[in-house]
Amino acid sequence: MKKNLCFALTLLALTCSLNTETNSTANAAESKTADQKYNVLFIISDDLTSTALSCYGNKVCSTPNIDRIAARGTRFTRAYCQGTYCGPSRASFMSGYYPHATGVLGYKNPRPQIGDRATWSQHFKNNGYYAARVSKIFHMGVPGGIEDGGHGADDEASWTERFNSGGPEWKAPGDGETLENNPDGKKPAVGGNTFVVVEADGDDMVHSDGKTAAKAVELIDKHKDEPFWLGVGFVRPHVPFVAPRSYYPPFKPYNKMLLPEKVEGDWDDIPKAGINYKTSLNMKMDIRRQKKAVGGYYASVAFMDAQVGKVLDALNKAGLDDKTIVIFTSDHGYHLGEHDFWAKVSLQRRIIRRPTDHQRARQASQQSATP
Ligand SMILES: [Ca+2]
Repeated sequence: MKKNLCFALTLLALTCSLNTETNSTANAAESKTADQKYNVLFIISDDLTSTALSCYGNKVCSTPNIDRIAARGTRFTRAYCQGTYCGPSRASFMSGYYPHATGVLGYKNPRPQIGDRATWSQHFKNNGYYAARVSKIFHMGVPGGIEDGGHGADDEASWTERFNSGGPEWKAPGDGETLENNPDGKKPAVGGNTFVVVEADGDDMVHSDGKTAAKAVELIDKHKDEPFWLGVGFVRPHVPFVAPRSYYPPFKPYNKMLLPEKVEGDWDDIPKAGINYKTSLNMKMDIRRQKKAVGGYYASVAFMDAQVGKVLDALNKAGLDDKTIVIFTSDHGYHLGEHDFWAKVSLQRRIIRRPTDHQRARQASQQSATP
């Protein structure tokens, strides 16, 4: 499989590879696998730029668990999303249709537009698979929807079962600071879809992603003897940047975080429409706050990566490594200060490109021997 296939083609290729296995009668070894139905473990992080992952070259933010998938499978370097924020991207990859076809340019599910056409997981469900999601696969509001613990813009027909993982988000006890629009530092750590860093008290299970990992571990063990399509949706590193304290030390003191180079007149050749909706300027973030935003984002990534590790360990413990196609991705990329832009939505490469690792079960052991 060529490494520069876009994500939509990745999904197509996965489907094809299953069909290929089913049809293959070329030799005895192939026929042995012909009847095998591979599980699909689809893990998605929210608002994750590939540049924050060590398997994509980050030297500060270590992501050993996502790196495990990359090392054993295919690491895509040109995987692009179909929408640069949650709703459109997720409705697109779950339905297989572009946002202009699903009609989802905001935060709803694609069902009204796609009619009775099966979504990705629904197709597996219709073919005898147990199909489940844990937390955010279709759109959910973060942090509000996670605080509520509801289904968000989910599509019920896509699942055999579905589980939500409520969490305190920015209300988690700990040391919090609002970085955005707080130049005099007088605002408390307040939530909403805004740049807040919380070094939280307690362990992983305080938070939505800790609960999501625990539920995924439980489901893998419970359904290990039947084919499954399991979607595991982590909400970090989406703002607010909240993680247990134990994930912060590598990024402190925050003033050691490096920012992208500041270029004088950087916006002079960017059309007004290309200036992102969040900038250092309109967020009123000085250099200290910008560096803390990067450190808080990295701590959230490290926390999310640790949850990925729990799910991968459960797969291994259940003896399913060789029977499962593992996919790790995000809904889109993220700005961390490039051109003094922050967050998502822009059409720059850092936003439309997203990390995608795909580990195909049968090839895993062969590929692990190759650096
Ligand atoms: Ca997102």
